[in-house]
Amino acid sequence: APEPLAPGAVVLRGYAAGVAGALLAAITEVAAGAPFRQMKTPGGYTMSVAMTGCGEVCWVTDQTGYRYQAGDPLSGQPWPAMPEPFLRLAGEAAAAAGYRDFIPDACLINRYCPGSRMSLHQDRDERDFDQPIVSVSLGLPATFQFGGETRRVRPVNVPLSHGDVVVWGGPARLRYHGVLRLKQGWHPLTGEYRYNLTFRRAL
Ligand code: MD3
Ligand code: FE
Repeated sequence: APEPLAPGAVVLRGYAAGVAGALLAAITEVAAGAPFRQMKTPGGYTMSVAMTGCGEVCWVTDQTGYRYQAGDPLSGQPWPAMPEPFLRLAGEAAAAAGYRDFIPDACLINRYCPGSRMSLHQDRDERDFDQPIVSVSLGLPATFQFGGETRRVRPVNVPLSHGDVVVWGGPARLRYHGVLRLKQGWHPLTGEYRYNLTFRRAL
């Protein structure tokens, strides 16, 4: 049952658990064409999270800034196409949360190892903030931080486990968020990793 987390944010606990094997196989396929890499931020830091992606465009960062890019900067080639199981899950989850006809053109795949974290930020590199973001957690559990529309608002901790899907839209779309340092552990499907898929309409 959809569980409201905040206005505009809906958690679907375990929603993707049944298709996790298919999603992980698709991640392996995407990563064969566009390997995971730790990108650099404009501030000069190397992200602890390794990333790749698929779709028409993917979010990238380097010394010059954040943007959506049509080709993989490592290869100069287009990103791998969005696998069918990705498209289907994202559309179905968005619909279950009340967003009809969500067709993502970008999927960022985040890979966390023990010690990886993502500091508090907003997702605002997309063109249309009326489009929701669908996120899927796979593998090791993590603690997600959900803040407010400014950095002043103290974030609340939300545990996210294997198969959990969250749809972020409406008034939740521009809220600050992050992920606490991943604890070490072992998951039967992903080993020492946590994967997070974020589906977006970027263009
Ligand atoms: C809340 N990823 O890639 S997903 C990101 O678990 C990102 O890897 C995290 O934040 C991760 O940008 C969190 C959950 C998420 C994604 C987008 C949001 C939460 C959001 C946009 C607005 C509000
Ligand atoms: Fe984000």
